[in-house]
Amino acid sequence: MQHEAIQAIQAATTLDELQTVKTRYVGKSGLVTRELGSLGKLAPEERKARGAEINAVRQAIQAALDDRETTLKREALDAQLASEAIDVTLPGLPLPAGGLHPINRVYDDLTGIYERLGYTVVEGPEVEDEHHNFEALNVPWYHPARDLQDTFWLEDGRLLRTHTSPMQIRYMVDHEPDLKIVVRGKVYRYEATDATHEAMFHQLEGLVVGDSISMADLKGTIAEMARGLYGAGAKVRFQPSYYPFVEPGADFAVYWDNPRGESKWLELGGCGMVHPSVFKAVDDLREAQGKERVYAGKTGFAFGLGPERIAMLKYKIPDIRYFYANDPRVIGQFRGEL
Ligand code: FA5
Repeated sequence: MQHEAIQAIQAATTLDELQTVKTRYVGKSGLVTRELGSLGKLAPEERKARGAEINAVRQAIQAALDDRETTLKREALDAQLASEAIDVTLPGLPLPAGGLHPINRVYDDLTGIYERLGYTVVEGPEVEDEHHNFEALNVPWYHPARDLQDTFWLEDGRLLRTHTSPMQIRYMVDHEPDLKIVVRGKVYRYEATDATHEAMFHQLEGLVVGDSISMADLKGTIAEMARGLYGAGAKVRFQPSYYPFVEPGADFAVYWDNPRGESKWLELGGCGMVHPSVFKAVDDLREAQGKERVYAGKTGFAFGLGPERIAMLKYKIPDIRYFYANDPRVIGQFRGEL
């Protein structure tokens, strides 16, 4: 029986099979257990010898069971470890990667150019009051220029800024000249949208104030920006225009030249020399805050442009509305390449 049991133990390949063998021999009603139970029927002198014999068999079987159990448990653990092992040499799964929105790429190009020229980059509130958005910029309530920029009015009389020019006022109230800033941010206009007009778009505003700043400085700065964007051969064009907060005022365009022969003038924005009324409005606000009047007699220039125009050309996006429709097919094209 011992020999047969040990063979069965060796043949068991799982812990379940081993348990069956164990039950068969040393379980409550197993063969060995039954043998031990039948000792009582023997004569006392036989009982001792037979008892020792069966006990030896039982111990041998138990030892074989324990041995086999240890082996099978180790094998099961090895198998589990092997199946759960991570192969660090396999190529990883690609992670979904984001990318910069084309407008942010253009902003980064532009602010990079101005930072190299020593400008400070600032941002400001999108919810404005009438005074900063219009009045202080020389646009009183009765002025027809208010109609040039249709406005989203908020319930409390405030408004969504129609341009970034109110930051000229805010920055000058808080800082003394000389100064060189560019402002980046969103602006809003209550107007019908088409391929080149959105109700929400962006502007980059520039402001330089000091002593004897001239129109030549303004033109040189715009030309420098054009070269930064389109290379050494870039040309700029200025045409007289009207903005209440500058005098004289101009619109400017950049000649956009590329090897595929798609050259053309790109109307970028407005500019001019800061109007003395703007400096006066800033000094009035400063005085009201207990600050010194420091802008009388200063000179400066300002400009404002729409980065969407640059991005549409650069990335060949035919309709401005694609930028903000959140269509992943549009934005997905800019993934990864930074
Ligand atoms: C202004 O907003 C002036 N604040 C610019 C300025 C600043 C002039 C400082 C002088 C001195 P304008 O309304 O023309 O100007 O807008 C400037 C630029 O914003 C435009 O040339 C155009 O590039 C862009 N823009 C205007 N309206 C829209 C629109 N609805 N959608 C997309 N871009 C627009």
